[in-house]
Amino acid sequence: MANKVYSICFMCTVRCPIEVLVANDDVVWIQGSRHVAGIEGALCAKGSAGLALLHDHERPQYPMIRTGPRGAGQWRRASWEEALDYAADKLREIIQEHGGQSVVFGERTNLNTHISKTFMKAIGSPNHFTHDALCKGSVNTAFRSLTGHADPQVGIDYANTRHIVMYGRNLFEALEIAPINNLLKAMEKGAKLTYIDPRVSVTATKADRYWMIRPGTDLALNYALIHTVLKERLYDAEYVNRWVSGLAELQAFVEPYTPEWAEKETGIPAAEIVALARETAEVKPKVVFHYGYRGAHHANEIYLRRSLIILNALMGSIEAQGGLFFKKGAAAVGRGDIGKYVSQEFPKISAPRFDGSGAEVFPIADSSHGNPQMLAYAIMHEDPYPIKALIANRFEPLQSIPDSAAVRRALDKLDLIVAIEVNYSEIAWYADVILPESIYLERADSIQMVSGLRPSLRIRQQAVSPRYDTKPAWLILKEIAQRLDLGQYFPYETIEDIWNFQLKDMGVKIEDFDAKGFVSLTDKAILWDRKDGIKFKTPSGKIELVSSLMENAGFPSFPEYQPVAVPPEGHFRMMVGRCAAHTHVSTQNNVLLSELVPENELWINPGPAGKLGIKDGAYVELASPLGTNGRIKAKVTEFIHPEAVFMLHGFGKTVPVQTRCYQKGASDALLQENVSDKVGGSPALDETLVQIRPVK
Ligand SMILES: Nc1nc2c(c(=O)[nH]1)N[C@H]1C(S)=C(S)[C@@H](COP(=O)(O)OP(=O)(O)OC[C@H]3O[C@@H](n4cnc5c(=O)[nH]c(N)nc54)[C@H](O)[C@@H]3O)O[C@H]1N2
Ligand SMILES: Nc1nc2c(c(=O)[nH]1)N[C@H]1C(S)=C(S)[C@@H](COP(=O)(O)OP(=O)(O)OC[C@H]3O[C@@H](n4cnc5c(=O)[nH]c(N)nc54)[C@H](O)[C@@H]3O)O[C@H]1N2
Ligand code: SF4
Ligand SMILES: [Mo]
Repeated sequence: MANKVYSICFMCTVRCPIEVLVANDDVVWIQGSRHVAGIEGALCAKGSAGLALLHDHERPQYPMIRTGPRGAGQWRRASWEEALDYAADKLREIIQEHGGQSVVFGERTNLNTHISKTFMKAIGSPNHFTHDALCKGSVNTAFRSLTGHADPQVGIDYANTRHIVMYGRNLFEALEIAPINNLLKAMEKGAKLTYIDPRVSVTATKADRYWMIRPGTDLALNYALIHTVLKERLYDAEYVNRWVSGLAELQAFVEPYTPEWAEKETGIPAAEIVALARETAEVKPKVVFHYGYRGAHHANEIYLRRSLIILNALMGSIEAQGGLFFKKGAAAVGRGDIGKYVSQEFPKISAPRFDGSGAEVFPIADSSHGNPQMLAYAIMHEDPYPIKALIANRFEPLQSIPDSAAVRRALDKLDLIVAIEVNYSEIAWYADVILPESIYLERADSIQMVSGLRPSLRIRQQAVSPRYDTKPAWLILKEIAQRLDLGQYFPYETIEDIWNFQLKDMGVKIEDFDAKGFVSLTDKAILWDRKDGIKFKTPSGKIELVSSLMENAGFPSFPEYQPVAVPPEGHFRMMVGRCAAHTHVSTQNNVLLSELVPENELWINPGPAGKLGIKDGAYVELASPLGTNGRIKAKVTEFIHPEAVFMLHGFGKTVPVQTRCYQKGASDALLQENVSDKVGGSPALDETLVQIRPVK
């Protein structure tokens, strides 16, 4: 008889609740939780392929210590004692000689981030960073500049919306299951989807209206939409009068940005722009201008993301049913907060961050996440001080930071690279010691606080015992800390100790998760009162169109629009993105997923392809200002704007023991220049121009 274990998927970061059927200590089936609205049993292809990851012999199976040059693939098997001693001894030496700040720790935000941050505070380093800036850092800053809340505190009420407008938010491929199901249900009831992208993605094929915009010009479109909304008084006047400041300044600013002006810049007919403004206004406030998930496209990203949030503000859709809402946590239902080890008292850290986050380089970026795109610079220039060690936990600096050749060169200078990994990633292969983590089906993690309209708690429980000699990261970090005489900050032995600590002020017990794998903290959706109760966290308590956060840092709220130049003949803007079958850089070697999408292809329009003599299905070579990097199969298609090419992120891998994806496709990170939106904080991942030539 199979046993059912409630857990949380981790084949990507969306964290769908799952039911895992287990027999004889093996997983026989995984499906989405049937108890959670929007999920109702569903799982995506990647979630199903968790089984293949579990049984994969091409993943690290025991701790390993490097014996040859970095990246040469010469290793010896080590016991956990030996590997942890190795990491701890090196860290101790480095900290003694250079101070705690010379250690940096990068991770994709995860359920145990409070423990990783505890580790860094304990060793006296301010340098914990997450993937956030590389993903949606500019969206984060845009939200803070207007509402005082960061983007993780904001959600979208897909189920009740009447019109959603998405700008390259390719939801049906770069997917999240519950939002997709909720949106599809809303569309069955008549909700409209407008989709804007220089490329016909799967989401475009589901839309009621699709615009193939000129790449990089969405901001011009939005200024024209705002112009129309204000000129025709299409906005929600009652909401705007109560909650929005700076309307007169906005009106004066958008005056010259007419739909006719935007038509020339974007390629979208003026009459259609006006029609969209009117159509969305008809269903306000149940309208969403999607602010984007990956907000790392262009160097003026902050202004695009602000313009999207401003459109929502004008429609009165911030804190509205069918619009955007602020996520409510435990406090909103009168409960104590979830316990975090990082809230303990630590010795004071006086060193500044290594990456200029929240300081001189990125004055208003979110320094609780940092700016990883500064890693190579900081190491090479020892600015502001020498960096000697990197701990990479569930983060891949060699594929996820632009100009990855520069990152690799910089990493060479380090005295220690530790990889806590489940795959032979590029960074694991380049590390000095690999500490293999048990995969999500083999381990339990900290409880998840799911803030939202109806806050709840979810749990990742261990489904089966580890297939190999691996451990969970929360234990690995504690065991390194103990060796550094810092064990007092990790007052737990088992996952139950962690759970009990997390739950102690919440009035919830571990047994409460038994029935469904989650604990609902309320069954009523909590929306604040639109007349008087919306808690904006700006100094004025309003949505600040003229942002005090930005203006105080010397950044204008409304700088003049800079036209986007047409790329010179033979050059293309390189756009990158995701597909439904892969997670970023993690799954390309998965037995099942590598069969679905084995390599990436370069989408190119037939017009320019013909001029360059590029044939569909033939291989081409790519060059950016960083050099000639990579070979990729051409996909010649009308479905992309002639100024751009497109490729999937995550390919072009160089680790030979990942036999299924070794050297398949090209790496976007090798071609992308490291250019950032200095205001918002994100690197501009779609800004680089590339040249293409057929491979002889
Ligand atoms: N060039 C380029 N860079 C990008 C992007 C891009 O499109 N192009 N996209 C950006 C975006 S939106 C994001 S969110 C980031 C994502 O950047 P990353 O977080 O670096 O990417 P992921 O693929 O999510 O995971 C990183 C590593 O985690 C490992 N891993 C997976 N599961 C586990 C686990 O359970 N435990 C441990 N210890 N490790 C695990 C994987 O093997 C992988 O090597 O990249 C950003 N950077
Ligand atoms: N299957 C799968 N789903 C995922 C993930 C995953 O790795 N795999 N990752 C998750 C994460 S961390 C993130 S951040 C999200 C990302 O979610 P999205 O941001 O929706 O995903 P991307 O694939 O990066 O899509 C970028 C799209 O922007 C378009 N684009 C490029 N330039 C422009 C432009 O100038 N204007 C407009 N309007 N569009 C442009 C590209 O053609 C592409 O279709 O996906 C999440 N969901
Ligand atoms: S979207 Fe797919 S891979 Fe991501 S958590 Fe959900 S089921 Fe897992
Ligand atoms: Mo992301």
